[in-house]
Amino acid sequence: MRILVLGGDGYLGWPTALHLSDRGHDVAVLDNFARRSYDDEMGVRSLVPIEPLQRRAQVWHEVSGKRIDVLVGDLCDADFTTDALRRFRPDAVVHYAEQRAAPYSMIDRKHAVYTQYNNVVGTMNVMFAIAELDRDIHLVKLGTMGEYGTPNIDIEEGWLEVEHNGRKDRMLYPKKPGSFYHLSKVHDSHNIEFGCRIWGLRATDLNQGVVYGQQTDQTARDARLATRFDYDAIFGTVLNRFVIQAVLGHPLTVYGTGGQTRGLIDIRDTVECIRLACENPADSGEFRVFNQMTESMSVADIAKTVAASFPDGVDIEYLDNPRVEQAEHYYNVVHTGLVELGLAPHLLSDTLIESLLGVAEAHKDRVDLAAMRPTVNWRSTASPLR
Ligand code: NAD
Ligand code: USQ
Repeated sequence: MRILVLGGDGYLGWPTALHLSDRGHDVAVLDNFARRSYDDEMGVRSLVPIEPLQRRAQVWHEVSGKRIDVLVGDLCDADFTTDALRRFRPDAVVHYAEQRAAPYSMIDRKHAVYTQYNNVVGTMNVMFAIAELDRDIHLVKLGTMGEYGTPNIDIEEGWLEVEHNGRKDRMLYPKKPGSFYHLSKVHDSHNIEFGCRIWGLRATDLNQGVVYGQQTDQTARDARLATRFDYDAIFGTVLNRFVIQAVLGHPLTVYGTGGQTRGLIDIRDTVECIRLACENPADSGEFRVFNQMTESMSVADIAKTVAASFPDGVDIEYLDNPRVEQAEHYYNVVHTGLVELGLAPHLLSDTLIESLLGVAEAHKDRVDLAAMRPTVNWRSTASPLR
């Protein structure tokens, strides 16, 4: 298949492009390097050094003999987006290209508005390009488990059978997201479902949990193929942060009681889920939703699991929660769709932490400890960046 990976310079987009290329697909990546500019804005950098995108593609060609085309531009530029799809003529578009950090979206008005504009407008431009050029192109869109929030009922895969006053309907599952970023994904989901209804688009919305890990079979082949690995309090995600904190001897920063539970997924499963979704497309007019996570764990249990890998012990610090989220709640998620397509999950207990520890140990001299503490407070309309 011809597959265009939007956001192909990012933490997940780059390893996904390699995985798809390795499996024999014709792959192109598109990016505007916004993620690299957030690093400059905040004065942080990936723990693991990363090569420029064009260089990465060149190294992949040297290592595998396969080519990945690189397209540089902004999805918020509608002409560029339409032209990119017209030139590459994809069978599937994998859409990762959004501002993806909840804390970044909660810094202040400017960052909240930027996040929603970038994410919602970029996605609409992709939808219009597909509707104008070829409605058979399968849109594989990254959503997030955080769209649902933490409702006191089971979380289904995107849709809910509702009975009300004796009548029944199948409705989009109700959403209760926890940041302006997570809200942008809800808006995307509604826009895409509408596109499926009015234009007959075929789309898969992948509500992904928190990703952990840094290496895939392909990135491990050459250090210059490495993907980014973030530890700072704005872009670092919880498990990755805890592993790096433990290696540095820094206390693990649990927000609140740590009773909040989240869905998790190994980066190796992320790239495989995308392959499965692309190779088994949604039907024409179908808005298909999968919950892309493999296990649930409370933040306190994630901290204990990481700490257990350190025989000399690791301190766990319970900080006042800078976010507004439920401390204790019900959490039961249906996530069978991708398993039915063939996903064989890696679970956290399957030694991942050991491989992550090696990566963190090798690059710990690059850490700026000042970036570790949370500064963005959900209750404030203007938080400092650092
Ligand atoms: P990332 O920030 O590393 O990658 C996103 C890429 O998109 C970046 O390279 C960025 O430069 C690019 N981009 C952003 N806006 C763009 C635009 N307007 N035009 C062109 N390129 C643009 O993020 P990631 O961690 O790889 O996440 C990828 C996707 O997966 C996001 O949509 C995110 O919401 C979703 N997701 C991530 C996680 C996670 O734990 N990392 C979990 C669930 C869902
Ligand atoms: N947390 C801590 N300590 C930390 C960092 C986080 O206790 O040092 C807690 C947070 O309060 C939250 C949980 O860990 O309860 C997850 O936080 P996170 O920063 O790992 O994840 P989140 O902000 O939800 O965002 C990340 C990605 C985002 C993706 C989302 C998937 O950045 O792109 O959409 O995970 S999900 O959480 O399922 O919505």
